[in-house]
Formats: sequence, C-alpha cells, structure tokens
Amino acid sequence: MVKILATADWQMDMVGGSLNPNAREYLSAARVETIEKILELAKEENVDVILAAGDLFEFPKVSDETTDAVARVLHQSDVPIHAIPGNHDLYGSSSVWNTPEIREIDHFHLHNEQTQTEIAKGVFLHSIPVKSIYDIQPQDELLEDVSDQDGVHIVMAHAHDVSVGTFGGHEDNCKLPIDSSKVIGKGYSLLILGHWHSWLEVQENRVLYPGTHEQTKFGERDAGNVAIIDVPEDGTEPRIEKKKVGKIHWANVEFNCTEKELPDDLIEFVRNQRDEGVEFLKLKLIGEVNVDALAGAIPEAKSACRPMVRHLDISSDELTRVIDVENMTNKVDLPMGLREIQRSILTELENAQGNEDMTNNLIDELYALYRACRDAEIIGD
Ligand SMILES: [Mn+2]
Repeated sequence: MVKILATADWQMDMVGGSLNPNAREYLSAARVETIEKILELAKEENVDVILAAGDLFEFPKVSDETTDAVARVLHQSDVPIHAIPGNHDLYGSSSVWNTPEIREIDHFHLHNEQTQTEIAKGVFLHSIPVKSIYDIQPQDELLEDVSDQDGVHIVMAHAHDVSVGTFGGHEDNCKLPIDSSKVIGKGYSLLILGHWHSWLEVQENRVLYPGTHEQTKFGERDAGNVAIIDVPEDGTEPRIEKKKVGKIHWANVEFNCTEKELPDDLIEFVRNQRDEGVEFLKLKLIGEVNVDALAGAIPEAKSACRPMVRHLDISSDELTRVIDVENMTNKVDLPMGLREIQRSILTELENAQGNEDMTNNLIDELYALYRACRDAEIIGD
C-alpha cells in the first residue's frame, strides 16, 4: 500500500484583488499557514509522498518574500513532494522553480518535463507539466497504454477534464484539455488533477481534483481540502479521503429586505454569520425597501457590520426601491427649507425610476441631507 497526499493550486503570491488590503494580507498569511498544516497532516497520516498538481505559485516569478516563506515551510518536512508547473507558474530559467531557495530543497522534486518516477516499489508516477498555456493537445494522448505493464501507474496533470463538460468560462484563454476516462482506459489506477479550485471527485476513487488548499475567491464551491489516498500495490481500486485544511471561512449569501426591521435585522444577520465563523462575507441584498431605508438604515447597517468580519462586500444593486414621497416627508420631520430640499430630491427620485446612476446619486444626496440634519441635531437617530 502506498499512501499519498494530493494537493494543488496553492496560488502563492496571489493578489486577492477583490478583498480589502487587510483581508488580502490575512489571506496571504493563511495560504502559508495552511501549507504548514498540510505538511503536519502528511506526517500524522504517515504518507509516503505528496503530489502537488500545479499552480503552486500564482506567477512564474513571485516576490522574494513568497519564495522565502514557501521554502521555509517546505523545509519543515522531509516527506518527498512531487510537483508540476501549471499554467500560472510555467517553468523557466528565471522562474521561482529555479531559485536557489526552492531548487535546494532536497525532498522537493519538480517535474518540468514529462517524467515517469518510481515513488515506491512497483508504483510509478507519470507527471505531465504544463509547458505552454496555449496547448490544445489532449494530455491523455501524451500517455502510453500501461494496461499490460507491471506495477501501479498514477498520473499527475494540470488540466481541464473534458469528460466533465465544456470549458464553460473557466480560464477561457487556456484550454489544457485532458479526458480522464481515456487515462483510466489506458490502465492508469489514479489521476490527480490541478486547475479547478473546488474539490471534485470526477470518477470515484480514480480521478480527483483536490482543489486549492485555501479558498481563493467568493463562489468557489468546495475549496480548502486535500486528499489522503491509499493506493494498493496490487492495482485494485485506490481509496480517496477528503480532509479539510483551509483556515478561512468564506460565505456568499443573500438577505431579503422585504418587510424587515432595518437596520437591526440586517445587522443581526451579519452578526450571526460572524458567530458561525464567517470571516469573508459577500452579501447580496434583495427584496423591497423604501428609499429612506436605502438612504439611512442600509448605509448605517453597512457601517455597523463592516468591522464585524474581516471582509464585507454588501451589494444593494438588486434591491427594488419603493418611493412614497408623502409618507417619507411625513416620516422624517424636517424644518421648512430643508423639507423643500427633501421633497425635491424625493420627487426627482420618483422620476428617476429605472435610471440606476441618477437614482444612486439622489440617494447619496438624501443620505447626506439626513446625515447633516442628524449631526446638527435637527432630527434624532
Ligand atoms: Mn490553473
């Protein structure tokens, strides 16, 4: 029995552009810590070898800090690691792979050419590196049929599995096809793939995307895992076990504002998310709100909630605005003069229905007016 830990897509040095600067820093530190966790798990589980299926780095050349941090962590373990370059971290003389820091980690083996390595007695690893992001030759064609050969054969590649479906928007400019059913058909016991960030067992116990170790963005379905795999040396079916290693809990949820007490219900909702461990939260507001809620309660809720989590992204774009000028003029009791300004903004708002930009500007104006009145203690909170 050979025991493998499979991982991929560490994307070290990624920018995390949609996050605020603090969250970005937190995420980039977590990406290093989680590698440490992977290595601890490898030791605990007593694995023979770690397979890392490409895109370990976000770019072929990364910052000195990232190179140093990754090398430092990898030195904490002596479990052999076999890795391939993916489309993000192509091999080259000036690439991160060729820095002394990485090159001299003696248990780290980069396969920048297609190779066959005996990782245990009678167990062969076939590594297929990405050599060009424009490659459109199916990678399964690079593999010979091993059905009649002795031993157990495992493949590691960084590719898009066409047996799952079409390219559907994922890295459109970068095809890298492979047909996993053809790989298994050629007598290989196990195929470990990189490129997709969520865990996906394409063929039970045979074909796996372990996904990224630490989620990279909102919308990844099931990221933050590695696999522990037992591979029997007699060629019978391997056994894949999923292990959660990712640290950061991301959530992408909706909040329906219709008939809610605002801002309180919204604040309570975010507080509950935080209490459940969510650190990066993307919240889409839906339903109906009055314009005064949009100009008052919702901005208030946003300010109250922002410090509750490490990253908060609240979108109001899909809210339906209900504008009732009479009702609002009566509700917010402004002195003469200001009352006229309020009424004119509300009337313009009524007329701006359907014009997104103008509506947003007017709501900002209304919010500024209420804010100023509150600051001057003309109206209460
Ligand atoms: Mn990739």
